[in-house]
Amino acid sequence: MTRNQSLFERAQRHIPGGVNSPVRAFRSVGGAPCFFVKGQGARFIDADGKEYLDYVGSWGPLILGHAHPEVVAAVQAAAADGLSFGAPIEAEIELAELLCRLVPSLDMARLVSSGTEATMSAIRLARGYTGRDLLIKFEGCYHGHSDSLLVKAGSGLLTFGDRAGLAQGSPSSGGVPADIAKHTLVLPYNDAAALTEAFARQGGQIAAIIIEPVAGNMNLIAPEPAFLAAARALTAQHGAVLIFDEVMTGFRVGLHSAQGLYGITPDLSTFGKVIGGGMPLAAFGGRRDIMEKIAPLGSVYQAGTLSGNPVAVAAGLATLKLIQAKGFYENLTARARQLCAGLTAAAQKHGVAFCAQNVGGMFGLYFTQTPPTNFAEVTAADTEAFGRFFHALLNAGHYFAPSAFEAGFVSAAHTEADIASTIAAAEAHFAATGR
Ligand code: HOZ
Repeated sequence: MTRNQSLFERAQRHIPGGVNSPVRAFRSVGGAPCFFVKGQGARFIDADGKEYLDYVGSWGPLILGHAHPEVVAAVQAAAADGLSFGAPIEAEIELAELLCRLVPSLDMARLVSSGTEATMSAIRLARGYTGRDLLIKFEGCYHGHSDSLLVKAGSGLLTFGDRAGLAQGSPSSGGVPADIAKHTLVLPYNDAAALTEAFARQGGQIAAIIIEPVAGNMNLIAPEPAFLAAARALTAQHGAVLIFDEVMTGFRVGLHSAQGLYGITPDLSTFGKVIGGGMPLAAFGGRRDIMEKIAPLGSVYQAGTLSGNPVAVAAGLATLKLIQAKGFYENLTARARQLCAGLTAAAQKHGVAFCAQNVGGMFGLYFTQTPPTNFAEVTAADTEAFGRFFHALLNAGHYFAPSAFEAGFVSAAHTEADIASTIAAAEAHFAATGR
């Protein structure tokens, strides 16, 4: 038995499923998950001493790669001064100022500890601001695991969720009362007509639209610009709040996030992952008149013992400083594009129905002829072919997300030669299994 396998057996005795977050369990691809012991740059090493090129990057935060020396030094310096105060610190002002400068739709920001908290709080705020209950989300989008968002949700829910519930549009998770789920209206992604119809029918009751501006929890689905524009126009027209969930896309697809890339100004936005540089940190922010409804200024309550934690804020500030370097996003995007083009060409050469696309530093891999544009298309893809691809690449030392329904990530530490080695490993797999 390998050390990974024995750790997994041990983990399952005292941790449900052996993991602290379901997608990590490898259930959708089979086998035992790798337990990691060390990471540096684009690579990390598992408990059996095997090294992998990492295309998960802790599910997005590691835009600089593992253990970037400047981020580690900032964390060490902050930790030496105290791990938590539960009281204000100057560094959290700097982080809020920086977020508001880099993302012009933010007048104010509130720091929290996870993406789930950020989206849950943004929705409560939108409801408090509008005095309405109804929330629109899109099929296959995942906005964390708070109750009202576990309806036709993506990410792990596509592997572990209640499939019957999925079919009926009821909660995708056990333990979510139908009475809560009934306030969430689920519409197809990239369907401006369905959105227009929903507002025509119920416009006066809709508190908010929450959307991943590039969907990254059902593989990667790129938005049609007219769809995002319709979401903006309809919310403005009907007095609803447009929430961009940029937990994944924030500072990942560009320095000004997806809203900068597509030229849309949301009312509220949520961030996580990159802004914490690998530490538990997230944020929500937006228009001043809305943000002023949050306690202690307004009646919408939101709080957290570890919010604005000094060590996490130090990691975030160090990361956000480094990503502002000239050419950072051009380089990151070029690496992701190189990966997608190389994998697609290798598959075509061997007659495999496969394609790939990237938006900035995130990418999607699809065992289909053309990239899917919505949930129905993405769930029709060949997940068994993905599982075979995943294991062949894992074996060869290239670590992709263990699910066909997650986006992948490159970091600034990935070199052209790294990407070329992954393309070569994929080509060997396609050559062995294609046609
Ligand atoms: N939220 C991640 C998937 N989109 C999973 C996080 C994890 O398992 O670590």
